[in-house]
Amino acid sequence: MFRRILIANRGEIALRVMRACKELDIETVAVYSDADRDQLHLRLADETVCIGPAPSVDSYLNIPALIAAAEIADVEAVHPGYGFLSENAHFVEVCQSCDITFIGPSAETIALVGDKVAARDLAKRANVAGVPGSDGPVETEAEAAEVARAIGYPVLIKAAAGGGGRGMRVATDDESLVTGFHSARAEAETAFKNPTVYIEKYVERPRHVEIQILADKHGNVVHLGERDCSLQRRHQKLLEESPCPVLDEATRNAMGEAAVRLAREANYHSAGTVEFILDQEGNFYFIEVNARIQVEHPVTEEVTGVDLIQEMIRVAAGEPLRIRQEDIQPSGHAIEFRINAEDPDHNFRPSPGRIETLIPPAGPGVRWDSHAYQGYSVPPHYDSMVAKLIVHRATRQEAILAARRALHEMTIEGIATTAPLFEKVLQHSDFINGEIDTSFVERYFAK
Ligand code: MV4
Repeated sequence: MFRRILIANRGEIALRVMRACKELDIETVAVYSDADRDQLHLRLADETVCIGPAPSVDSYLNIPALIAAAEIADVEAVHPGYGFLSENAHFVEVCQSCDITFIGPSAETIALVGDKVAARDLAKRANVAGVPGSDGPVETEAEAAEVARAIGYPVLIKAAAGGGGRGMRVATDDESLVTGFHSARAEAETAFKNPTVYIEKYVERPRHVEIQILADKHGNVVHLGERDCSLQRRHQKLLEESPCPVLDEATRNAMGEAAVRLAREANYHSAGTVEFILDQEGNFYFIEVNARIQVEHPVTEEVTGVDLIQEMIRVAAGEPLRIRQEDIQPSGHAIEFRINAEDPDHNFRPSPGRIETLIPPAGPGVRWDSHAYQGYSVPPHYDSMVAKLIVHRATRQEAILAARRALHEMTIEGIATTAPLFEKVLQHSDFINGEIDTSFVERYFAK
């Protein structure tokens, strides 16, 4: 096992990784930008290193600064958390060349699944259904028209280097196909320096269901069930739950097995997520792989009892997986709420600033993953998440009651947060009945 790890992140995930390291008796090195001198996890670290000024490009994305910190602090491994350098194949290669273990998948796997056209092909080889669409990239207007004719409108034009919803265009006829094709390419070129696009049948009002996987470096792969992440706004997830309220056992098993086949085909090791969309008829289609630990991992931890961060660290150190598929027996229902410093009454505008009062919720079935404390100032430079509230109860109905109770107990003063939105969501009959899709928030709570 590692003696010492550098945590290349900030906020709640840096604290979460720190907690896993402490329980594994691993020393920690925390890094911080000039804007983050008051981060909670710094107080718990064995060593702290400033890696640069506030802007992410100068600090948390600054590979030379991170590598210098890792060398000076003499760590054996780096945990990237999520975001920042977590899916940067080049960073993984640099770590490798410096003899530092990157706690995540290999550079090759990250590069492979980061190319969505290659990932579609990978799914096909693994006998996992993708959304009907183009065979590889679409290079010309004529080729786009040919694919659209074959699958029928509406279609979705997607960037090969995209993900998370950037560079996508819906086309409903030949005319919008031509304009969409060119604008998607232009946006992809600007955003990713890669204009390559591909086309899929557009699945209307899908649910977003993803499978958590865990794989070691010896060929063992397990899945830990699904998370339903349909409740989102503009591709930002707001609430995630497990199990998915509408999935039957046969579909759940088929999805889990598909994710494992795909992970094997990708030579995947570490924790990862295989994303699917579920159409109104209950058919599921692969859309992408997230080659990192995700924000919503605690939902899976609560229902499976597996500490995903600890397992990630163990498999990175070369240990074989300690759990087999039959050991994973999910129990109860978990829901996560992302408490962001955003004002839901004013189009979710950012609300950084000082937290004057903070009373976190607690009690039975309540987990609070947060780096926030009373007097902490949310800096304007990074993402706006200040806490994750996770409830875990025997049934979905009881989890909803616990969540209402916990949100009622919680007090955050000084900044606006997404908490009032969740109080409304938890009273909405569609949510209570589990009838949500990716347009729920825009439909009912657009301001
Ligand atoms: C889709 C889709 C409908 N049809 N693909 C959005 C981000 C990226 N991960 C894939 N996304 C979608 N792909 C086809 N063929 C709808 C979405 C989508 C979506 C997916 C997951 C979660 C939220 C979403 C919100 C809008 C659209």
